[in-house]
Amino acid sequence: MSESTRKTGTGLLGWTCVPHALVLYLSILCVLFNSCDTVDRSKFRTCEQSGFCKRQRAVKEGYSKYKVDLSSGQVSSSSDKVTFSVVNPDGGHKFVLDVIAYDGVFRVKMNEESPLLPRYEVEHALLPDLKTTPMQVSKGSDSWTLTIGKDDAIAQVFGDPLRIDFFSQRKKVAVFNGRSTLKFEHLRQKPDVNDEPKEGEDSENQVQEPSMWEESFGGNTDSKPRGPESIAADIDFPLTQSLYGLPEHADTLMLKDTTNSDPVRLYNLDVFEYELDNVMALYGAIPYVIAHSPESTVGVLWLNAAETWIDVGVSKGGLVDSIVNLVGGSEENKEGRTRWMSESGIIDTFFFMGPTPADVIRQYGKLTGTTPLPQMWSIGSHQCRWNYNDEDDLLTVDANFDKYDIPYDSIWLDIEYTDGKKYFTWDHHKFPHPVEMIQNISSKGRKLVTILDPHIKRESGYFLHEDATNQDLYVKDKNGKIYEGWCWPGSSSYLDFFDPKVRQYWASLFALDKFPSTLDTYIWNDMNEPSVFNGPEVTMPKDMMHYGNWEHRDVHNLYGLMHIMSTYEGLIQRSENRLRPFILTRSHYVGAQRYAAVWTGDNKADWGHLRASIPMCLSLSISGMSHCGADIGGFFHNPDAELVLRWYQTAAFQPFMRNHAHIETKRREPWLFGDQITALIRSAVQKRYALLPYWYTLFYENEKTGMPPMRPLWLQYPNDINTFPIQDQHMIGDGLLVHPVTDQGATNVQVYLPKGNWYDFYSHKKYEGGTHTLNVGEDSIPVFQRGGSIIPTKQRIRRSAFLMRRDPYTLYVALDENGEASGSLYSDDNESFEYREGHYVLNSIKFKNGRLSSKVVNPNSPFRTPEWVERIVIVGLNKKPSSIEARSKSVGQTSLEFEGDYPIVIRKPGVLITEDWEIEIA
Ligand code: NBV
Repeated sequence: MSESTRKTGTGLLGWTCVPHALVLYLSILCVLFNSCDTVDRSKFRTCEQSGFCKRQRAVKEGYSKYKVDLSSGQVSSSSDKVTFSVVNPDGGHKFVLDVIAYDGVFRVKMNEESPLLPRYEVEHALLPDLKTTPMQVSKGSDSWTLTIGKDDAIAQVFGDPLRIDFFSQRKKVAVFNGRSTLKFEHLRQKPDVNDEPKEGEDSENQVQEPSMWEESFGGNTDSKPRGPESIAADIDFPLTQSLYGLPEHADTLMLKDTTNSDPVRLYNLDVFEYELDNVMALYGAIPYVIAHSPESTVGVLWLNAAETWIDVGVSKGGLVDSIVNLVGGSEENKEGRTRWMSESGIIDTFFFMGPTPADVIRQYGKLTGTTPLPQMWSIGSHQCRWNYNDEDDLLTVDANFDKYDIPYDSIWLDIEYTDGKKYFTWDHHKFPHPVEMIQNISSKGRKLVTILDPHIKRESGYFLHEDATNQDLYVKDKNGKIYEGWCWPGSSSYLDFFDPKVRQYWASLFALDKFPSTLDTYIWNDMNEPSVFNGPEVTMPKDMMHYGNWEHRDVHNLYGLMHIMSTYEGLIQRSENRLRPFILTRSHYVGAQRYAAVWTGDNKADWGHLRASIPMCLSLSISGMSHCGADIGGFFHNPDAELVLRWYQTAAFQPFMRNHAHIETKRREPWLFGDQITALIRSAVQKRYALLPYWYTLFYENEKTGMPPMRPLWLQYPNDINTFPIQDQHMIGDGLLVHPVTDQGATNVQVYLPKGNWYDFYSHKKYEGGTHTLNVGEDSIPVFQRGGSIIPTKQRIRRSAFLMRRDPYTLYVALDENGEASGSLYSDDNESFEYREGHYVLNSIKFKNGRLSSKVVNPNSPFRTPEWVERIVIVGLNKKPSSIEARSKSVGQTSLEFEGDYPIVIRKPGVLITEDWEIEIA
């Protein structure tokens, strides 16, 4: 199916019958006008074209006069919540304001006191049963002061006008409504055209804009039965203009000023051929900002699932000025500003008070959940294509990985494996023996991943469509009829995953007797924004209706989350809660990290997109979505050999690593670019596999603390302002720094190393902190180990991660200025949930006073493994050892062989990872 077909398939001609001549004509047009490579902007709204955004953006500072009636303040019995009544003197409409406390977090909620209709409050994004915390409350005449802990975090609520100042360690870090731009459009009766404004009515109610009760865009009309109901507020950060977050956008890691552009848009959309360096909406929406300064770090979550736009003000002197000011300690031009505008729902805002970036990450993780430890195979290398044509094709590709000696862990099937795009079915001509085919690849420890989209083909006789119709499982239109849209299968309807019975139904389909597959089959959920080819902005109309009588408008950004929640449940039920699910999702929202990995969608085979994969995944990582990657080679178009190679080298050091391509591209399996490139790709992939123990340990820590494996430098070096804008290099954990080569024809790269000792991870050459220009060849992947870290690796590279699971370790020890280092090593059965019952081993490894020692952190674990340490490589020792001795239960006291001056390589220490051990270097 061609892209041009897809574009025209939304028209009257229908899907499969678009004449080839038309396709050709469109292709020629796009070449002539040089517009094939750009997004069709006319399909997507600007703020100006969105009624509520336009109204809200017109609000001037000092606009609102909302008053908190401090005398109404009620403190809950456990002091975890304070409730005030708020009035808008302009018309007298009343609101309720709650301030709620969690550990290190304030939540500010504002809703109408008695709305005409209920207003939507986001469900499923936060963890259930959150534990609140008591606050100390001190009541003043013009403000109330709410304190968490020993004045660690303070919220000062001012009455007139409504404003809340947030202090962390006594520094003012955030201000809610400091500019008085809060605007809460209360629900109202639809006025008669002839109505005169009523006396005492607020001025807002007297404004009658055509877009308030009906709005058209691109040939679609939104009936807006509830009328205007948008909300907006400003949240500013007095200490910093270094703001991050708000994924998903193909833009810089550090947020840019939007004064002269559209605001940043969060509205989950399938944007065809998305462009770089802009804030247009993409597949996912995480309304979360981290404001970071050397003094303090604070996070803000705007929990709203409707279309949201965010204005960012960081240009009062620009980034350079703000850095100069930081260095000079000047107070000027430091403040970063944001203003959040959502189409419906309530104001529900969380302030993660830090004070360090790691604290903010932990606080966010405690409320929204963290990424559960993935199965080991899923952090290996993946091979995908739209499409592997048939069983033979798939098995040949699988066999070629062995022939060319390139490790990989899963092969993927895109939509063409199904019978006519009917999910949970197989095309029996192309894939007549799915179970045997899967068993064939899983015999080598590999997995199959199949795609399952949320649109359902409306074909009578298709069991899923029949069930969905008979059991009332579909999204409805505003008249209560089943909604019909256009997607891959042609006429389609969309399961309403907001309904628990739909989630349960979908989950039941994964049973092996329903979907012919095996437990080694995992799932890719695509098109779940949801993508609707003939819908407004390629998605579902906002006035469609979901379970609970909510409009699609209210819940749009949650649709993908509900889809993956159901799939997750299906995979859990399928293995009776034994195996950790693996799902890759395109759409996401706050909390999606609890269920799925994510990729950056349909990127392009060009260098800009390769470079963009770093800030995009960094931004997702700090916002919870830590298992992130981008299509290797770029989804659209054909990469040349150099680009494919550099992409492999880059992706080998990102959390999720998958080669994927559009159906119309040339085949791009790693052995198709000549022997030399094949060898270089092999080497990059082998480097990935060597580091799997390190990635796995980091993912374990990620589940515990929220700290993502892929990190911006500032997360590790919060006081080093040079790191703040960096987005062409990143950390893996706190031990490795990577600066992949992402420029065509590059012969050198400039690497910034924060203060301290660094060692080239492969040549062991030592570097001091500072900026270094490094020469690079085609095999170069600049990776540096931090002096002070210990990195666990496995150096016997096999065909899949599974086959390496009991192999021995090589530890890389890099000493800091004090001759010390530390690190961890985690291992378990690589696939099950048993680790949650203590079936794992965690080693804490330290080097100090010439002694390397490892302690099992959980010595009573029932987990058994033969894994042992076969080699230790040490850099940074100040003298050559004269003797080295190991001590442990299994090896007793034994002297060890070692070689080399630099690095020192200790051979076969033989100690087990399930025991405590020491190695004395004299
Ligand atoms: O299922 C086909 C593709 C898939 O290969 C890609 O990775 C997704 O992002 N899918 C989108 C549908 C449309 C692609 C133009």
